[in-house]
Amino acid sequence: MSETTMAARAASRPPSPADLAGRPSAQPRTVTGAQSLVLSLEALEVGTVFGIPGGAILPAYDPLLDSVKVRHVLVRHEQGAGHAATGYAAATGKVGVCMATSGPGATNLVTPIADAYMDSIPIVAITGQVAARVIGTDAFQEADIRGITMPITKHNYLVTDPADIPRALAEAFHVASSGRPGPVLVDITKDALTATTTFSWPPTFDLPGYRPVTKPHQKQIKAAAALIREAKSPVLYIGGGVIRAGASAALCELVELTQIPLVTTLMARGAVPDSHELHLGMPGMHGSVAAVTALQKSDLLITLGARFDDRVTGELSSFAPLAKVIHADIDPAEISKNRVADVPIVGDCLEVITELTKALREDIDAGRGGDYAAWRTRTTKWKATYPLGYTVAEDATAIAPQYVIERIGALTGPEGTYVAGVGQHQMWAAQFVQYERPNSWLNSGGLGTMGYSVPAAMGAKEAEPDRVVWAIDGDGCFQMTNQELATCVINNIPIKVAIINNSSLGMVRQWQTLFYGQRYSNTDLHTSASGTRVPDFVKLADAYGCVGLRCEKPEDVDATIQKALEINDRPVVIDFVVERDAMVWPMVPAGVSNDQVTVARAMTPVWDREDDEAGEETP
Ligand SMILES: Cc1ncc(C[n+]2csc(CCOP(=O)(O)OP(=O)(O)O)c2C)c(N)n1
Repeated sequence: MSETTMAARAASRPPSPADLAGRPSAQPRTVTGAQSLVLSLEALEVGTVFGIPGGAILPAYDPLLDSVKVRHVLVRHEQGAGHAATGYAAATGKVGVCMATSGPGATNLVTPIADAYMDSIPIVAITGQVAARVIGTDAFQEADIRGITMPITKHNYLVTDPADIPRALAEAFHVASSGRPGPVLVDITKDALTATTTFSWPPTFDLPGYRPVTKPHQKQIKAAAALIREAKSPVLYIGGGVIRAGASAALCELVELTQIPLVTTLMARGAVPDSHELHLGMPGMHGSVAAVTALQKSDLLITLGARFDDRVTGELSSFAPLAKVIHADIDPAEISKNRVADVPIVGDCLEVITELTKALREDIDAGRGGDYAAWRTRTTKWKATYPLGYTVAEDATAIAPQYVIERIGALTGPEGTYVAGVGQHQMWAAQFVQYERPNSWLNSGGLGTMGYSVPAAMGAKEAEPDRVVWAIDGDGCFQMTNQELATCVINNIPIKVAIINNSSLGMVRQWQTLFYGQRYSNTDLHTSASGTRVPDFVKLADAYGCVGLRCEKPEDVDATIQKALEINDRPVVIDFVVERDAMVWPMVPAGVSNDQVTVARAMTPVWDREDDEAGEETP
């Protein structure tokens, strides 16, 4: 092609978003709806979009090709796009973005959208929709994704007029990231994408009725401070809201000031460094004995960004029976939802903690601080008496899964990011990696989504390429979304995957062992036991262009992890063939009181004499 023809072609093509963004003009520009969408994403400073094109969203993919600001990562399944957006957001606090076409593309996003909703993660999902005039006619690839996602999004939009695109996008980002974060869906019809419109930025928007209260009421702060002052055995019950609010540093200050023992829920791991002496661990079904017991015997729960989830409370009616409750949350709907709060505080966790610290400091300076020394002695003793641990299998040649996870954490260190799937390995990853910083632990806590780990790790690594990002996955979970390894290889996103391969759906098998008389109905995956390897994970990794490693002996664990840590030019997948019958302990069986926390099979803690005398013991 001659130079003149090329110049003529360039002149005749529609201006790219980058061309447009570069033009110094405050004037509205004439563009297509699709260009307006890409310009909006650029204006919102979106770094990466994860998605897959298709008929209805195709007009948007054309100008996206020319964007110099927005990188699009082509995933292999829309579920991967959604979890990648979630991982991106959970690692950084920024809004994650995913994109899909109408119908099946959009419905494949349903699981990650529900996942982000349950875990309060800010993502914006952009979907193509069939042309406005055929909506409701069962048109090809039509699905009412707005209706489908209504109960699992914070808000959602159907955009049929191209003029509304910038405003809808700006609002979506605002709603997703403000107040209690969550997913927002923007469904745009194909005709809105192809029609001509004007683009100007910033759009004006007004959201009457959406005014998240971030500033706590002083009266409630004072009431909370009074309860804290009077308490004898208070516990800071810390939830994921503290991490979402970026309030970890402020929280540490509060802990230092008050010297009150604390627990961090599954979602709040890392909110206070695990190494802190007042940290009692994670409460809940698989929580540490010290954390579970401290909540049970406490006289005041200072609840910050936590929601009394059933996995934490066990049987609600017997949860923390002696405790008064201070409950601070950005979402008023959470307060007194499960457990009635004596002092409800609506507000952003950072602001609440800052105000509470101020009030308590005044008390302490005036010599009116609480005295919790005796309580600390008790909680510290529980921590020392019942540390987290595991017994190695009778067959000493088998690898304990907990050991693998412990070593990954120890050899990688606190600057790493650890992403888990769902199951036994998730609980062990929550228990045996030492978390020292917020946002270092990503998992699907609320929905419990198998398949979360590989794509979420991909999103986290894309967001923070300088960190070591581990996907600690189960052999079952891995088989749900491992195809995103192809995405990682092609887009140079070198995550590390540790498959904790017990050849079964381990967590379900654990319940079958404990509650179904060892009848193992449909939990055998044949991924390694007795030599069957369907699939062979090392060959699978190899086929994707990753480095595949296998580790079958305890003495090789460290060297294998080290080898993986040294490879940075492509993803690494390690098949850790582990002992099959290992179980997650401690455990509070579903639906019973937390007093019945079990340290290991049929072993409940024996409380100290002081507790016995106080008549607090529950057999
Ligand atoms: C999408 C989905 N389907 C089913 C379940 C139910 N479930 C919870 S844990 C689990 C087993 C997970 O097995 P694996 O990934 O091998 O991990 P392990 O428990 O062995 O560590 C299953 C099937 C789920 N949480 N998510």
